[in-house]
Parts: sequence; C-alpha cells; structure tokens
Amino acid sequence: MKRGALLVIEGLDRAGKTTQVERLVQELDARLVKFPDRTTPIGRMLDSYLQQKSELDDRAVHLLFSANRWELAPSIKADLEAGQTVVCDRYAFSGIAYSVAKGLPFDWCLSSDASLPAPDLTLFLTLSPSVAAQRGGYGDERYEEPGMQTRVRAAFEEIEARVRDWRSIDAERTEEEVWRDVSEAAEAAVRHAHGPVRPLFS
Ligand code: 2DT
Repeated sequence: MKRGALLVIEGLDRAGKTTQVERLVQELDARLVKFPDRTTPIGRMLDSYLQQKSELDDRAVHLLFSANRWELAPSIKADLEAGQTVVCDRYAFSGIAYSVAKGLPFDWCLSSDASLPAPDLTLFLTLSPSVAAQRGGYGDERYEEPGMQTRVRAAFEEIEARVRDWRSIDAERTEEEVWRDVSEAAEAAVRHAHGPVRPLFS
C-alpha cells in the first residue's frame, strides 16, 4: 500500500533548518507540522515556558512536549494513510535531546514518545560550534546558550546511534549544497513510503 511519507528535519542551532523545511514543504506540496505547535492549549504552556515567563518541573515539561505531539499524531497518521506527505520541523528527537541535555535519563525520555508514528526519514542538519558562532548570537529563549547547545549536540549523537532511517547532513555548506542533499534524500523517502505506519521505538 502506497502512502504519504513522514519526513522529519532536526538540526543544531544556526544550521538553517527553517529555510530547508520551507523549501521542502513547497517542493513536495507537503503538510508542515512544527513542534512545538504553540497554538494548542498545551502549546501555549510550552510557549510561555520557552519565553521564560513561567517555570515548570523538567519532567512535566518533557511530558507536555510529548503530549503536544500526541495531540497531533492521529491527524498526521490519517494524512499519511490518505497519501499526504507530512514534514515535521522538529519531532521526538528534539524532545529526547533537550531533556537528556537537562539530565533526565535517556530511556525515560524516550518512553513517552515510543509509539508515535515513525518517520520514514529524519534529516539532521549539523554544524560545528565555531561555524554556528560565526552565524550570529543567541536569541532570548530558554536553551539558547552555549552550555545547553553543547549538551544537546552530545544527546543528538546518542540518538543517532539508536535510530533507523536517520541521515546527518553537513550544514556548514551553502544553502544550495545542503538543499541538494535534503531534496534528494526526501524524494527517495517519498518514493519508498509504503505499508503501515510503524511505531517510533518498538
Ligand atoms: P523552536 O520553536 O525555535 O524550534 O524552539 N524543544 C522542542 C524541546 O525541548 N522539546 C521538544 O520536544 C521540542 C519539539 C527545542 C523550540 C525549543 O523547544 C525545544 C527548542
């Protein structure tokens, strides 16, 4: 059974993720889902937390990010089954990476997302800390500081070793060079997407 593909883009700070996501959505006529989705009631709590307007326990925050994916999961699955390709700007991998970077145990972090729809392809845009620094300073949101970014990078490396259908892309190159790799890999994933949607970790 042919279906739509679930494509995820993750990336380190300043890797150009937003630009690549926008190009991909246009190229594939895909549905864009951005996580966190700040428009839902759970998303509004996350938005306030990220803007440092409220404080929450790290575990509660982790579960809210996960719940924010679960509230969209049924419509994502329905779209995939109806043949619609879906592009996610961040997904459970950000959820795990940021919470592990704050010191929560890896397997605990993974468990709340374990049976979400598995991506057919995850593209991870990576660049060195020195190139990231050359591309500009940090914003005002929570997590936008060098210590946290270093721990997030390490956590993503741990995730990479445990996830299938993962492709790291060198984002130190020009937008066009990165786009060539992103679009080629995504188009192949769209061609090969078939059968039931699998769980993320089983
Ligand atoms: P942006 O909206 O700028 O992408 O930043 N995050 C995201 C988590 O800690 N856990 C998650 O599950 C997700 C999806 C990454 C959102 C910030 O929220 C972090 C940066």
